Amino acid sequence: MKLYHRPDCPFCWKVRLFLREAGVEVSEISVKLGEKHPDVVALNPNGTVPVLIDGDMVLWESAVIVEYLADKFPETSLMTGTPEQRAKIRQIHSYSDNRLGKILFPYIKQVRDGKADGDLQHTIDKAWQAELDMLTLQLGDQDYFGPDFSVADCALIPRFTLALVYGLTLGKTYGKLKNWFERCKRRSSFATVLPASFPGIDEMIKLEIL
Ligand SMILES: N[C@@H](CCC(=O)N[C@@H](CS)C(=O)NCC(=O)O)C(=O)O
Repeated sequence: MKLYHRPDCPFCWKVRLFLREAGVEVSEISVKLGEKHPDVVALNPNGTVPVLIDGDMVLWESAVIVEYLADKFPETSLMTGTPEQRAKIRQIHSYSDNRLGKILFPYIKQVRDGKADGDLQHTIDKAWQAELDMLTLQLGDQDYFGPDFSVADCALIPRFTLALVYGLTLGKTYGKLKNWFERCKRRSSFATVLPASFPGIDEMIKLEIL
């Protein structure tokens, strides 16, 4: 299998997490921020990463890729459980890609471009806290967002890492989420797929957070 990806892209990072957790080897072709890789443009009508190639099959859209991998490697525990538990995993996955990501992206882009200001910081702090309240309820007293470590966690880890690296915090109020994130960080998959650098971020800031 071959994966076209960008190290700091949360969609690609989610797929890499899944692959590490499932113990699946892939050959990785890394694309830089802003780069239009000719293979990606040729393979994916959307021109986005990740793109997975498995034999004759070309897959784009990270959620489709992850569902395919979960079907292909059913022995992993990343998409298991009752129909209700699996639906919850999919729901958090979709929420992470479609809501949390859209809330965080404009902020991350502005920090990345050196354009963040006080107004933006105030707006994002409030929005981030509302999402943390919701996620605290979703997590409840579980260790992970599914019956075990799952696709839902794979989707949320990059979002949380990016939020923290780019200046948001978990404060004192979000102990359950903090513990969840620490638990995820202790898994060997976390460090092995962590991007080596984050555009616009000083290495020292990153190290303090992670
Ligand atoms: N819905 C897509 C989103 C993928 C996506 O937006 N990837 C971004 C990087 S985070 C990308 O490739 N952007 C390059 C471009 O749009 O040209 C997925 O889940 O795979």
